[in-house]
Amino acid sequence: MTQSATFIVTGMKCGGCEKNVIQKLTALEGVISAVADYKEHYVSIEFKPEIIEIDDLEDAIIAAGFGVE
Ligand SMILES: [Cu+2]
Repeated sequence: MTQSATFIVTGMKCGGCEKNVIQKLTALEGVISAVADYKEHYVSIEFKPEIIEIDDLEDAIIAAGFGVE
């Protein structure tokens, strides 16, 4: 079973920021895919909720240096 979550993310200023956050998220066990759009200020993640929780995803975005609203 997979679930998706979309976060409003602040602090992404370019394609490099998008790549950085996608790389950090997809490195986590349980994350299937991640999409980021700095212009629209969002990150969408597809994940397996039995392996990783939404709070962990949010923590990873913050650890990458961005903000979650
Ligand atoms: Cu950037």
